[in-house]
Amino acid sequence: MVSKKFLVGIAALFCAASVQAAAMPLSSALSLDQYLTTGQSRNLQIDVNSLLAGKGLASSSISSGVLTVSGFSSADFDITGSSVTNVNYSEDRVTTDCNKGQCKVVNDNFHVKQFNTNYSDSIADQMKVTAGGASGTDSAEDHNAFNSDSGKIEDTKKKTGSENGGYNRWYNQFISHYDSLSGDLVVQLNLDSLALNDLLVDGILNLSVNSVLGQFNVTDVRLDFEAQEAVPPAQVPVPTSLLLTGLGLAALATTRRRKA
Ligand SMILES: [Ca+2]
Ligand SMILES: [Ca+2]
Repeated sequence: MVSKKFLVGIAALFCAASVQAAAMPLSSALSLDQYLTTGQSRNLQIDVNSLLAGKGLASSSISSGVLTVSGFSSADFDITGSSVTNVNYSEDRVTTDCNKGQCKVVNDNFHVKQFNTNYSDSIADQMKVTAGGASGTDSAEDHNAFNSDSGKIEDTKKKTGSENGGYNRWYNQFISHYDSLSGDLVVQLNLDSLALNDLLVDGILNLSVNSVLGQFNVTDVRLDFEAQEAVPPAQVPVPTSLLLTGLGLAALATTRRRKA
């Protein structure tokens, strides 16, 4: 008979490793559309409890986290100037009825009234994010400039009684100049001990987003974090020689006991 002690000893060799922890990366995100202007702030929360429950983990297993808040600043224009300019010019035009190769060139006069308007947003909108005792800011500093041009013919009259004398044309042209500081805003924060503790206690992280300057929409809040997952004892293979030695000793013991 192989003694019970030997079998227990050999079995113990299979389960030699102690319980270990492994970091599991997790991510939770919120999509929103919160509009903020200078001086306004919003308190927001990220709740990771259901995510953790799905993994069989508790909030106390969270070991670190990075918070990312994204926003977008659309241009907010003010009219900063306008002017009206009259521009007159004339253009030769080939008439379409070219009889027997004798094309006629007529001269048209243009009377253009240009309405110029300048639209400007010179504010680099600034978003501030606070979680625990840490905060970070970002500014919308993309410089965007473009013009738009549209027009409308107000009147057209023959200069003389005949079309061959050309036309007078009156034209209103609307020219807008746009210039802005706007664009994406992103603040990333490593959770400090205060923020981490807030999250560990109840699985809910509190944060606030504030407009230091200008207007923007807060669009996304994301929390990337790591939770420590308990790993069951590893199956440690017993070296064959050790196993054989064990079985050999067991056989020897049985033989001796029989002889005794
Ligand atoms: Ca702006
Ligand atoms: Ca909390």
